[in-house]
Amino acid sequence: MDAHAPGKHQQQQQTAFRQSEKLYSRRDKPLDLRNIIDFNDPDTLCARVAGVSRIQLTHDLETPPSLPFEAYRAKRLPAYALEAHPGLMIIPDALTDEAQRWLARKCLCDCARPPNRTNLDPFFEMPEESLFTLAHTPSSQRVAENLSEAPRTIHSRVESGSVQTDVTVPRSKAYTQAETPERLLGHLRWCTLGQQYNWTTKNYDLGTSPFDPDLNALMKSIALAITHPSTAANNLPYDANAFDGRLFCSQAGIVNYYGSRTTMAGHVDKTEETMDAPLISLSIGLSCIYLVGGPTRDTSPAAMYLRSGDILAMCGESRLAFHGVPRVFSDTCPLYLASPKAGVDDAEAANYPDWCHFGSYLANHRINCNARKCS
Ligand SMILES: O=C(O)CCC(=O)C(=O)O
Repeated sequence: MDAHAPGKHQQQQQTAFRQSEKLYSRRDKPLDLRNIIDFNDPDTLCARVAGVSRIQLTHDLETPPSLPFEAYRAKRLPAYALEAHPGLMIIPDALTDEAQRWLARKCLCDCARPPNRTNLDPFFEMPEESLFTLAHTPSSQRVAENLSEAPRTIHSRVESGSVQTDVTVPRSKAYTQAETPERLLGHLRWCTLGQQYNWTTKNYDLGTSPFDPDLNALMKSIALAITHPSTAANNLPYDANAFDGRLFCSQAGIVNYYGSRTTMAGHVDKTEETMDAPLISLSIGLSCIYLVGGPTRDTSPAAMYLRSGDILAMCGESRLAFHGVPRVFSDTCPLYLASPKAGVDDAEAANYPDWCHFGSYLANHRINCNARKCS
């Protein structure tokens, strides 16, 4: 008998959410994809066996005036709700190629730098520039400060390998270890936006960075569009989002960077004082499986694909639902992002001179950018 295999008792004790996480994260067997909701597949959606309902946006997805491109593929895109998970809303493939490129650049170059915090801050003296920018700036073009070191290195404040759950205070200054931006970029997992979240105290008590105004405008335009969608056609017994989007503003957010083997364990985002406003979440790069359950881990979660360009909103009851990402799929990044030539042939080519670097990153990563109203 395999000493590490869970016994029958242990299996029974595993919550429904944990069982799904294990099912979809295992790599020793081919995945059973049959129960995953696929918003690209009309057959799954029409069958209604999965409890998916099409809902109607009653407001347009309007590109914020500050953005010099169309952000949405259309103003009234199909949106979906899950009957068993009231308040969860998905607008698949909503962001234009251009908006996705813009968002990738925003998340990699503008968001992941001070004063926003990253998972690496407790361990490294982080530079002013983002790791992505530094990693892809030819040394001859790096600012004078950086020219003295070749290759540029970033110094660790703690022994590498001693990553603790207490991420707020460096435990020791005894060790220094130099790392290059290129190597550290591979370890970038998240950065926090606006009110800085403290994973140790589970509070927003690490100060506030300005929330990027264009990113806020994009999030707000989504909040406006998803206000009171029409569910009448499906007789859904609830309002999928009763929050008036005019009152939305992004006060905090997280950008998550996933490699193809990164997962995010099930959790609830419940630090915000107000849970009335939707949590708005955008995906770019590789596809993933997203699980959404209920108020405890005992609710069996629904599994769905999230793909590049999808908008997901957790509104109403689902704002307090367990959710997580047990699986990211390699080789699923759309060509308009992954190809080094992406952006070269379209009208906006001039905005993407170095797209090859973004393309190689996105070909192997998923980026999730989410925003919340906290009070
Ligand atoms: O990556 C995702 O889609 C989910 C992210 C998430 O759950 C979080 O940041 O709290």
